[in-house]
Amino acid sequence: MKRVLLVSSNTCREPSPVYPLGLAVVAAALAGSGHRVEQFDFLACGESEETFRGKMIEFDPDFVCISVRNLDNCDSRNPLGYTGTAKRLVEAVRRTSAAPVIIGGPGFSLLPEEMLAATGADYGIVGEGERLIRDLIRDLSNGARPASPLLRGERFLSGEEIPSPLYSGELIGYYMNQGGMCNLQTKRGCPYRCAYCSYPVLEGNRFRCREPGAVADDMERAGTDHGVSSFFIADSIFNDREGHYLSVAEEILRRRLPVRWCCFMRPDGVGRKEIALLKRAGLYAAELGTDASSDAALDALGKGFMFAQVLEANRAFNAERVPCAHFVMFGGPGETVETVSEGLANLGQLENTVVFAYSGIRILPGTALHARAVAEGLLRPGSPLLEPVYYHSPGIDPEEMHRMIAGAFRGNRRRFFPPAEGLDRLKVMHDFGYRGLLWDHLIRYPGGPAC
Ligand code: B12
Repeated sequence: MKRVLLVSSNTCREPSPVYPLGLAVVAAALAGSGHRVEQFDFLACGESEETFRGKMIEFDPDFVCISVRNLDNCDSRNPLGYTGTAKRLVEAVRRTSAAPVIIGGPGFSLLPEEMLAATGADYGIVGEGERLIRDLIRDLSNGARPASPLLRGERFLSGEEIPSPLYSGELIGYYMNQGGMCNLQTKRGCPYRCAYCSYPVLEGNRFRCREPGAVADDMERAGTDHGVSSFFIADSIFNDREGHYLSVAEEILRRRLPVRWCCFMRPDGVGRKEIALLKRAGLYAAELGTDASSDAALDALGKGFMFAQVLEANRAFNAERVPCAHFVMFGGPGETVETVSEGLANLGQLENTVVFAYSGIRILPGTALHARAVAEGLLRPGSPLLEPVYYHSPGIDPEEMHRMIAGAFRGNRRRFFPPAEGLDRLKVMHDFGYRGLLWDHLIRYPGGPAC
């Protein structure tokens, strides 16, 4: 049995602070192997290095494991970077202890070599952490050192192997007060091939589904142990074609769980019947990965659906009175003045919904967009990406594009560009005591509130 301190380095508050779910599942795996585990959250402690050092001295860990969720905010108009915090935390560990530092998390896993060098951690685990961290702690405890400081799993966990999160009561209190939501996964992986997206890189390109009963157990336990009834389902995409998401909803209904939740969905393949079932099971709003708004841009991003399907989905959500928001990125491959005009006109047809628009697309390794940027000579192969690099279509001047988007959105309180400006507006709602997604309160239905 070793003493393991798990540390969340995420200090991002956009769109709101999110519970460190990666830490909670890694904690579950380690506690399940008999280790004494404590979870520390740098954001929840007010970003105080002194409090962190105090924790290090009090707990005196054998291993310190740091989770890096975000590299940056992916917003080219108001860029914020987060990698410096992990470095500061590693330095703080070094000042108080000789414990090896192991680093992981999605932000880390996207750029592991660069992040390991930048933070000065001893070991890095790329991708899913549960199994590799147990093995590494076992090996290091037995005096064996891995051949490389970077460890990668040979296979992903199956759905049944994905552990239930070990939520910390203290952290739940903080995050329920801040964001008003707890989070969990019903599956991992993503089989879609969206050109810019890193989800398959992180989680693999097949859905690995948890038993609906295990998901419902997690919700039930979060309610019994921590009084939580509001969740964000943190799956890459909730509405899988095979319909696992519907089985999860049916299980929630069967158990009559008094929960409300929201999730990411694709706009295709979901109609009124499905939305009605999800709503009965607690769905109160959905964030749609619409990603682009002209057919040409959708095609260039490899989305596999057309804008007509987006319109259809939007109508279905409105008909069922479930608020939805569309997230779109302008300036991607092939974007021109004409496609932006068409996209903005299309967005104009989306009634009673919220749109968040981004300019340019953050280039991440392992994606088709990265390969395209290299092929187009916009990026050198092997160029560092820790400082965010954005893809901006050579076919349009970004400033002109910004003027077009801002002009089209002006005066519409349900359209957000740049996203940071919208977050400021949503913050006011937070200050008035609203919790959860917040944008859903901007949507009104004839004759009364949404749900
Ligand atoms: C759901 C989600 C959201 C939801 C979260 C809702 C909620 N309440 O939880 C919302 C929409 C709010 C959101 C917002 C943002 N997100 Co987000 N999000 C995701 C998503 C799809 C899943 C994250 C998750 O919870 N996974 C489940 C947990 C269990 O997995 P995990 O954290 O990866 O942990 C595993 C491993 O990484 C590892 N691990 C984790 N920690 C550790 C620690 C150690 C020591 C070890 C060894 C291993 C380890 O083991 C875990 C289990 O296997 C990921 C993409 C993806 N598929 O991973 C993006 C992702 C994490 N988000 C990202 C970003 C950028 C953001 C935003 C900054 C975007 C924005 N500008 O608004 C904000 C930041 C929010 C915040 N306050 O931190 C990026 C981060 C990378 C980057 N480019 O910087 C990702 C990777 C997507 C992407 N663009 O590539 N997000």
